[in-house]
Amino acid sequence: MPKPSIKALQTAHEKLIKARNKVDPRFHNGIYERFVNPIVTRDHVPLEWRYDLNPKTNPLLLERLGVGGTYNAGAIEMGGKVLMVVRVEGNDRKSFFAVAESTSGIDGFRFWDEPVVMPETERPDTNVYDMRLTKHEDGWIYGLFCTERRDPAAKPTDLSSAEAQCGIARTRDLKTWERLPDLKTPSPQQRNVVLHPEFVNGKYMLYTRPQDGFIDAGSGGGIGYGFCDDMTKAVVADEKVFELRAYHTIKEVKNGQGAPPIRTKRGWLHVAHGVRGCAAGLRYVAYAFMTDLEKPWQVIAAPGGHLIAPLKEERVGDVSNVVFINGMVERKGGELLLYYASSDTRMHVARTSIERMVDYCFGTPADGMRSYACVQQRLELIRRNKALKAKTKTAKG
Ligand code: M1P
Repeated sequence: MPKPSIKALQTAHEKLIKARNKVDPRFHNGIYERFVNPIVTRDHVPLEWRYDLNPKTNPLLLERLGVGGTYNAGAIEMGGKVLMVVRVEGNDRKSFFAVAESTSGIDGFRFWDEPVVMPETERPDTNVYDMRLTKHEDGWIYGLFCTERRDPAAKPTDLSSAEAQCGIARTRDLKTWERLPDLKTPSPQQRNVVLHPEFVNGKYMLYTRPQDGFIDAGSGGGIGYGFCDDMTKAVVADEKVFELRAYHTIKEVKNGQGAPPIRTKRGWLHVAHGVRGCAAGLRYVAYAFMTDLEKPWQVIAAPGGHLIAPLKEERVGDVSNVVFINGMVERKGGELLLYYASSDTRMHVARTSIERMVDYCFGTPADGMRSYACVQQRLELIRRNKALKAKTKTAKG
């Protein structure tokens, strides 16, 4: 097998990071633009994190600590840059967090020198993943993530049952992290917990995903919310579901809050993921909705169907047929960047604006829930277009 020089590997790595991204000209829906390249892949991970570069200890230049995927990133804007806290998954299946930085937010993402060292609690995490970053009005940046540990009640022969909870850490700079106690809620399992960016009636508000039983079962009613007084010992005593799962929709099996919502003039803009079952297994898509500015748990606009579904190469990966979203960043002039992962493998960006997303949320009909009703929606659209065409023809004479 030919052995590339370290220099050749470094040149290829640098070329990948510096490659400019282009809008995908083959795609149009008017809601957002897709880009040709994924923005962070396992090949973006620094060589020093994977190879022993010392020819004495690694004469054959083997990868010693491989990486399988870079996905499900939380995102934030800081100092004019977009920073993503990426879920980096080693070949050993354990994930860790690492910050990747870009000026444009659409290309040039480069990992910081070293991954995040996330302190443990007195109950060490087996796996941590899917961080949501919230710049809270209390001045801290919070990272809420899933901490998974083996189910303490599992029989010795059962090596799969896990307990998922919401881990919490806070930081000012994404470099030093203060680990806080895990969130306590009435539910035995939690994933996809997100902190709302503002106080609501003087309290912290959290979006939850109550679940009981096995973490992969479709149990639990949907996205919940609750309040707590203190993030340094966060307890949500009362959890209510406000964004429900529903039969024969994109969120039939489960759903989960995506990034922290963004305040707009007409309401809070949310992104989430919805999951349905099919012969190929679970299918994950991203969707959007809006809630009331005063009562962020009241849905005021719910466009039917998905916002982003996996397309082409995005459909295949470590866990295929998945789009997962947990980062969105508002930039200057109302530009909005949606950070999504495809198939638990790599990161992508979609570019839109607050204006477009609000228009999308309020202007897209809600799910008709029955084929007949959906045909009526489409007929109404077709007939309005026909009338418009006829009117234009008449006006032209
Ligand atoms: O494999 C798809 C996703 O499955 C889980 O998400 P959820 O709890 O919403 O079903 C998580 O493991 C997530 O990381 C993963 O992308």
